[in-house]
Amino acid sequence: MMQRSRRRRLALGVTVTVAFAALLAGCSNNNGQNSLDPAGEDAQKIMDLFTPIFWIAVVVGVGVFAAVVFTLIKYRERTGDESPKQVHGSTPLEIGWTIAPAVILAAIAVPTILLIFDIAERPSGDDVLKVEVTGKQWWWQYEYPEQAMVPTQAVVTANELHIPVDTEVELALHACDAGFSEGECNVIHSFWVPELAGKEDVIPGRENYLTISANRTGTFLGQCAEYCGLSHANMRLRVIVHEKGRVRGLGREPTGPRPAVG
Ligand SMILES: [Cu+2]
Repeated sequence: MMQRSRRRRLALGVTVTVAFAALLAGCSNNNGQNSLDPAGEDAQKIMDLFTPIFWIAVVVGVGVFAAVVFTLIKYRERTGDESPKQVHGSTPLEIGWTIAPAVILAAIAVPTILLIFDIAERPSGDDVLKVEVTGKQWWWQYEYPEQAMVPTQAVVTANELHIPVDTEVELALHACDAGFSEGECNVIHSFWVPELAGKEDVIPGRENYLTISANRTGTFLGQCAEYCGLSHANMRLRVIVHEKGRVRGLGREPTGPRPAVG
């Protein structure tokens, strides 16, 4: 008998330790893709919405668990108890737990919807950098049409998006498989650099827009966030944020005549 309870306690201890280890592993923030460490305007707005919603969820969660634990302890069966009186519902309670969640959800929905419209707005102005992004299997192509030194040849990079600091960058997102011609692309990707902006799907036959910006220089990592085939996990992305003026033609007015071509 003694042995059995010791074994039970040991099993409980192991379970709790493993559960805590798994929980703590989720707190790792060294993968360079931490949406809780925003470095861009829209990422900051998303964080500012997330924080109060997180604390509302914490209050609701703790309240529910506390009520369950309180009820389990206070109303547990004791020897000699008779069966409790059987009841069928309580109108005030039912009205209460219908209205309270509705109010909480409405309070969360209003700022969420406002933010969705806010960050979906396309930026305007001369200093907005425009980049054409094409999601392929399994890499990202970035094209800078306005930075072309030769009018018909845009600057093109693969997997590395170079942008100037403190500048709004509008990404026009397309999807295409390298093996297909334009219009025949058939794989959906999703563009996500958690520290700079929200997530935007990259859909064949559509042009979606995403505004990103960075308030500090450095390298920011991202990942295709929509399963797109066997090498989906390798479809990473990297945004390199430079001081203004360090990238020729990016984030500043051209200072001299373009070099002659030919
Ligand atoms: Cu992909």
